[in-house]
Amino acid sequence: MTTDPNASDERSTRTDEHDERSADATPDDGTGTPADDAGPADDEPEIVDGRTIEHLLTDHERDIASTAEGTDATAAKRPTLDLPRLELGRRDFMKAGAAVGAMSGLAGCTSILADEEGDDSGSAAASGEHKVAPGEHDEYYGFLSGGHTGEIRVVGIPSMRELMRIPVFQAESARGYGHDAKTSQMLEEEGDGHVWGDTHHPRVSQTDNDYDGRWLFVNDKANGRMARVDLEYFETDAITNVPNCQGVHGACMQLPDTQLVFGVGEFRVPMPNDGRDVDDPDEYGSVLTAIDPETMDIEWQVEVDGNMDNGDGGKEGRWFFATGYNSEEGVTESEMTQADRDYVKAFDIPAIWDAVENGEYEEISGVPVVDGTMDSSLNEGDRPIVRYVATPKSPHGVSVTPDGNYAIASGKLDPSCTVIDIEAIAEVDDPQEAIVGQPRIGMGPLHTAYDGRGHAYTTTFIDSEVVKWDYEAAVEAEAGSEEPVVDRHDVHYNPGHLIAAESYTASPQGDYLISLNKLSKDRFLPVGPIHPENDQLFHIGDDDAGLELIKDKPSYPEPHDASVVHKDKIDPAKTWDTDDYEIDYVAEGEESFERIDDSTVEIEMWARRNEFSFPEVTLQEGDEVTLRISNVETTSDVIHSIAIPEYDINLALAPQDTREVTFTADEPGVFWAYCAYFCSALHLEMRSRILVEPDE
Ligand code: CUK
Ligand code: CUA
Repeated sequence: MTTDPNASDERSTRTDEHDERSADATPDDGTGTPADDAGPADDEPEIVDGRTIEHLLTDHERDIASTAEGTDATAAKRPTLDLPRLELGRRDFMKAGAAVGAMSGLAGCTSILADEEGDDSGSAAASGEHKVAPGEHDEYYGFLSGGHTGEIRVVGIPSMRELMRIPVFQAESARGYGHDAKTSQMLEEEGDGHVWGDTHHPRVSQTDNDYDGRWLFVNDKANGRMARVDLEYFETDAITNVPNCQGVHGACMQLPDTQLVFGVGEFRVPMPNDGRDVDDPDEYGSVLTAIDPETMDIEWQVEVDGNMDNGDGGKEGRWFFATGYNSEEGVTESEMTQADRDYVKAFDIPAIWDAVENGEYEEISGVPVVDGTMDSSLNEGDRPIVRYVATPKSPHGVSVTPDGNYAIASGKLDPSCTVIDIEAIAEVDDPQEAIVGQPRIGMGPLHTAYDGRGHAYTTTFIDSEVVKWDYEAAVEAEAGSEEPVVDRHDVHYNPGHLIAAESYTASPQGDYLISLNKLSKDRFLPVGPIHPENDQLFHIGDDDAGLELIKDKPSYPEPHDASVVHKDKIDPAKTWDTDDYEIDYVAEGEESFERIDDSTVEIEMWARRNEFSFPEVTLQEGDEVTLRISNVETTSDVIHSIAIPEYDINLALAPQDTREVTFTADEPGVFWAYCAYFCSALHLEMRSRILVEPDE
């Protein structure tokens, strides 16, 4: 902990510097950006104190991390609020970054700053108003991505109780996912043999811009896939492997009716990535992928310049927005961060469909790829398929306001958010003219959510805050103004996404918000060097009371985004409907053991409390065995499984479910199959003896 007695002097010095710089900033950044955006001069040094700005950024994050102690620590950064309005541009970013770094030296001085904002732990909110008593149900389902666990977590809100996990890109034994024929085949065929994934953006399907409770879609950033989760059974039912890209990062939909699911390509790679152009980065490309939600087939891709990152769909079905970084198309960090501007790309979906239907595409890896790069002929004329809106460098999150009027991109390496007028996109000659607001939010703005009352809530990764602001006020205000900010609250610590209840629909509920914080540091009992993350729940329903912190929830690494859906919009099944799967149910009395030939056996069996239909099964060494098994229970929540450890099998069986698996009985011996779900008083006795007789 360091206390710098000169810190406040430093602050006033820096403030003066900002005043000077704002006055003489040269409005020429070489990207055709309007002068009132006041980018820095071309000759502006890219190195400060011998370091690139990204290194400075890293240092500040570390400073904040190492000095933060207790709940008030990040309040130490609040003096940056007192800085005068900053013009937007790299130079200002660097200076502002330096200010934050210096301020972090104050982090130990909680006595100076702690009173600025009360401790929430004694508030009415924390003392029970938002409690969900034992036996009571939550108001909302929260679907959180699991990051590089490859799964989805289902959390009740406001209790923050974890209700279920849905494996998506990884085999998982408790749910038998990746153990039965159907799910293991899906993982193998659509996974190129990969055994993990990296889920970031879970989005629930919508009809008429509201959740319809049918599906949840989620990306795989690791291996370039999109998955669909059936929200009747809370189970992954389809995965699509996306060619011509490495990672699928942003995942979102064409609205209002989920006509398409979009995967936003991130890492640039040769297309196809088959060994050509390996060391020729100019030939690498990045694609937006459109997927049919019903069939999960890929309809088309659009190649663009630069990397993409996150995405969101307009409410009216025409526009889709993706942020991006690396407009430089570099392959190293320093190459990727040279330019002062990157782009929000606005995809004109009907215009892309026209191009596809007119045959204006190249087929690559079996997919029609439309050229949406800046120089493409499809971007000439009065209906370009992709409009490139230059924003301050490396915008990260983008989300469309509930009224459908604006797409708001969060600056990441710039302290502003950029408000883009969606209607104007189609009308203006220069896409820059569609930028109608650029409020100063704080350091490291990453993602923005909405309450349906005209407020945007943006996370600031470096400042560790959730910042509440009025987006219409931001349209009225000058670029760089802090005036639209109406409230801010510390989070603990370094938030990525945040999500408000039903924020992605046209009518957010406006009561709860979760900040998904990447670091938890000192908030929980220590559990070794890998810390949990911290998902913090806020009540945002009372604009007078401001942001009320209700609870901290430790979170296994690592949720990125979430969708929060009212409980009335999800209708989960209690038991399986046998019409909802393709294989045949095995009723009591229909069990069979059939030897097809010398080395092929088919077993159809059932499970119920406390037995399998066969107390024993005799096989010959080398038999290829196909086993189909139904749980014949009709009572909800009576779950069985059939675990055959020798063959690495554990099929979970919900009531009325049927699963199938094929294995080779390649070792002679006695192997007990057992039920792994504790189902009854005689659960331990629920077993079947598998005798594998040695080959003579
Ligand atoms: S990303 Cu992780 S914090 Cu993949 Cu939406 Cu921004
Ligand atoms: Cu069935 Cu335990």
